[in-house]
Amino acid sequence: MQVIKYMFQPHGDERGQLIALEEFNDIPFRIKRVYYMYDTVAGVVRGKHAHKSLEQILVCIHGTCKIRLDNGREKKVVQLEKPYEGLYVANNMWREMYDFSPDAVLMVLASDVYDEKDYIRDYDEFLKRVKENGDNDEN
Ligand code: T46
Repeated sequence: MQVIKYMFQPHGDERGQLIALEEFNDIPFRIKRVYYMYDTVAGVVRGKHAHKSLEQILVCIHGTCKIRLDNGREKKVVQLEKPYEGLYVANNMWREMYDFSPDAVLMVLASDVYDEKDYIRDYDEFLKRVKENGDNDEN
């Protein structure tokens, strides 16, 4: 499984750092939604679903957290710990976010608006779907 982690370019100067994210330049899709999570309770595992078509980039803009990616055949864990790192999460990818530091702010750039119908929340259904879609090494 290919893990795509973007390293965004900080525009630093003597005042500090600034990161700008532009659709199609820094982010490989049109950004239709931004959301973020914070004050995540210790020990909590968020996510536990896949998306049928949504693509996202996850950026832990403060603190740290871990993301488990699972394409139905392979699992990989990625730690996000820098505000200039962005993890690409494709569609048909099971994701779990956990081990949030108390100060963690996880921001997500999404390719579409919120749509509950795009979620696959049942793991067996997810496995069936990726099996039916065949081997796809891009995910
Ligand atoms: C994902 C991971 C990385 C909205 O009303 N609008 C939104 O855009 C979102 C994302 C959520 N919500 C509501 C729906 C729930 O009542 O906020 C509540 C918490 O959402 P959810 O339980 O889906 O959050 P996570 O952290 O499990 O998953 C989220 C995204 O939903 C999901 O697409 O990939 O972050």
